[in-house]
Amino acid sequence: MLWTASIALLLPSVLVGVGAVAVEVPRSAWTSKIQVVRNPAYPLDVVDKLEEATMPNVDTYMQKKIAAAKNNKCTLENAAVRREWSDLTEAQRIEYTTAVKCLMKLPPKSDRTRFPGALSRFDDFVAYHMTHAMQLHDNIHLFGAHKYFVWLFEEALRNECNYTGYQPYMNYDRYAEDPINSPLLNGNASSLGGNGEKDATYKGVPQQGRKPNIIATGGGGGCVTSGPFSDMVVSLGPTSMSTASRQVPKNPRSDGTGSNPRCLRRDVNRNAAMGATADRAFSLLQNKDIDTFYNQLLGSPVPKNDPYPWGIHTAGHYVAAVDPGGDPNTSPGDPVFYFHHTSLDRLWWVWQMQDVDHRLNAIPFVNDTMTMPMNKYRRAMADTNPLDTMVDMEWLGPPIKLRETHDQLGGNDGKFCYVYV
Ligand SMILES: [Cu+2]
Repeated sequence: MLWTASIALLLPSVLVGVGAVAVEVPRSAWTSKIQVVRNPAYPLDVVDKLEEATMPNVDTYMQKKIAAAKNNKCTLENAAVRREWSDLTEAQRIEYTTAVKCLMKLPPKSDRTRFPGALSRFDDFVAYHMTHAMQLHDNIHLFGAHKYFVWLFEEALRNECNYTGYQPYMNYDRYAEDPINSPLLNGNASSLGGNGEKDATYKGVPQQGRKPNIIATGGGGGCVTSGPFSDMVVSLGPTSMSTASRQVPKNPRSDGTGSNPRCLRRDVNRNAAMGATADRAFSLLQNKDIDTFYNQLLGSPVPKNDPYPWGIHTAGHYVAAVDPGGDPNTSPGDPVFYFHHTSLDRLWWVWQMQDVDHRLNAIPFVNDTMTMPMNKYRRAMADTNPLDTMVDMEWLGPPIKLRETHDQLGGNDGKFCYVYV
């Protein structure tokens, strides 16, 4: 058996974790094409193993595309690699947060009359998200539009703030048992910042129809005082959908688009994170059709006898969210948002790649948890292939067809070209 040499490029000492020693990963056809780096503090979980077991499918898929000249110059060898936060070195983590802070200093491109509260390029993404719920969140667009949204954010970091890496994801399972002491949220210089101060008025996130019916507070809720985002100025929001405490000042505009400078508030929350453990993600990935995959992701049917029955989408959102993270409209205003949605993008991709022929372009129509009449929508679109609908990102990027967002290895004229490790 051969072994990757690339691992040796990483100094073991810069990986944080118990007994950190560089691990060598068995090489197969695909691992000779992609640089695999793992933090030995975190043994592969069931989802990581499933992802690895799926990689030969990815390789085959790409070989077929290359043979048909349909890969748009994207190959596994030149694909970007999105990695888990703890698999990055501390220097790489700091490079990431430094780039995000840079984006928070650049002037916005969104309309200043429409969004006086958007103070920076970082806020441009919040402004889009808070006003394009339908584009981003209806059944057919949820996965694809968020994929494009996160990709555009990654591009902004790279092109406007000289970031040389790619958007990291969070493997919830690594941190679920003890998020407050995790490399993601422990408040160190190489983390995404820490918990908020205790806010006695913050009780948690109500969960109607579930048992328990609240994601009880983890003990924070107030301003974040440690780590790279302790001096961050949040401006857009809150909107009426905010789950934050009454401590958050009201926005001068009823739709939340006005300028409302305030601190970043968080509640680093084990009760939320435990709803996104690897066994739950693995179970999600066993769904054979996109509708049940989608519904389970959103927590439907409601898991029985589960102390954390939120569904992975909700669980991941509230790992640290209060304000703006706990407001479905302005949630990208907390940098943790991008880690969560990148993680969902990874799960979607692993699911797709298990049966590429049937799953690559599968679109969910049945939605148990929202009331959007998608079946009616489907009938109305009988003549239009939903994959031909446009995903228009306005001031964030050019409109593209939904179909393009379904293929991260060659879609969007090859501009999408990335894998997860
Ligand atoms: Cu969203």
